[in-house]
Amino acid sequence: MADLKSTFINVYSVLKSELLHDSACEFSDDSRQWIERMLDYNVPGGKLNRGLSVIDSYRLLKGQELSEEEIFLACALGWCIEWLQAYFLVLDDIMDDSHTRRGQPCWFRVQKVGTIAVNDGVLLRNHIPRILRKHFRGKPYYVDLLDLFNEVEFQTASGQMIDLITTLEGEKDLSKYTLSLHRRIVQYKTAYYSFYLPVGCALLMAGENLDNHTDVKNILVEMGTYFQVQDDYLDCFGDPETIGKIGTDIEDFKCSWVVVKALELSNEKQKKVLYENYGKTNPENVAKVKALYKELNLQHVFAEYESQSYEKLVNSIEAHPSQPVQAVLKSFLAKIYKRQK
Ligand code: DMA
Ligand code: MG
Ligand code: MG
Ligand code: MG
Repeated sequence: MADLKSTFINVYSVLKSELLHDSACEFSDDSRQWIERMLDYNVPGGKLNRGLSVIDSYRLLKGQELSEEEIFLACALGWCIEWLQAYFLVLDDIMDDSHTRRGQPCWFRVQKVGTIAVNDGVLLRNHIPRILRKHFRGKPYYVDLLDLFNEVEFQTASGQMIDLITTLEGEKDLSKYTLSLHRRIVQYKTAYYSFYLPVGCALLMAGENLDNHTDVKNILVEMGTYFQVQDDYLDCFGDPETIGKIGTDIEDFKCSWVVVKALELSNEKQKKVLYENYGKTNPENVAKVKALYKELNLQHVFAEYESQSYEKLVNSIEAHPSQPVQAVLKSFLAKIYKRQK
C-alpha cells in the first residue's frame, strides 16, 4: 500500500511536468512557476482515496497483477479524478466562504491569489482532457472516458447549484430542508464524482461497458450519500485539526444532514431556536445551534445512521453476483467506514 502510494505520487510529477511543458502554450518562467505552485498547493494534499481507488479497483477487476504500463495508466486516471476534485474544491471554498482546506488556508485566501483562484479552477478542469488525450487517445475506451468525465462533472456542478441556491439570501427557509432535498443535493454534488467515477474509470480500463453496470452505480451512489452525511457530521462535530478544515455549514445555512435531522427531532420550542439562529455568522448564534444539536443527541443519531448504512451497504454488496465487483465495493467501503477525516 505504501508502495502503491509512492508510485502514485511519482506519476503526479510526470503529469505535472507534461502540463508545464504543454506545447499548445508557450509558458514564460513566471507562468510556469504559478501553475506549479497552484498544482502543488491544490492537487496532491488530500487523502487521495479517490485516485488510489482506481488502481485498487482495476487490479481487483482484472484478478491479476498489473503490468507497469497498466499501473501508470490507472494512476493517470486516478490523478484526473484528483484534478477534478481540486477544481471543485478551489471553487467550492470561494462559494462556501471557507477558511481552511487540508490544513492550510483555502487557495483563494492565499496572498496575491484572491479571485485568480477562479481561473485556476478553470485551468485545473482543463488539464483533465489534456492528460486524457496524451495518455488515452489510442485506447478503445477513450471516447467513453471523456463522456464519463463530462457527465460526472455536469452532475457535480448541478448538485453544487442546488446546494447553493437553497441558501440564497431572502429565500432562507428551513421548512424546505428535508431528507429528500438533502439526498438530491449530496447524490449529485458528491456521490457521482467521489464514488462512481473511480470505479467507472476502472471498469472502462477493464474493457467493460458502463451500461451493463447500473447496479454497481446504484450501490456507489448509496455509498457516496453515506460519505457526504459523514462530511456534514464532521463539519460540525469533527476536529478541525484532523479534518483539515473549519466547518461553515451552520453559518452558510447549508442543507446539511445534521440540520435536517435536528428539524425532524425538534419540538416547537427547539425549532424556534433553529429558525432564529441557523445561517448567521455571529459565533453566538452558531453556539446556540451547536448546543441544540447536543441537546438533541445528534451524535448518537449519527452513530445509529452510520451502523445502519453500513449494514445496508454490506447487504447490497453481498447480493451482487460478481466476486471481483464485490471486492471492489467492499474495499471502497472499508476506506470510509467510521472515518474521522
Ligand atoms: C462538497 O460539498 C462538494 C463538492 C463538489 C466540493 P462541501 O462544501 O460540503 O465540501 P467541504 O465540506 O469539503 O467544503
Ligand atoms: Mg464547502
Ligand atoms: Mg459546498
Ligand atoms: Mg462539507
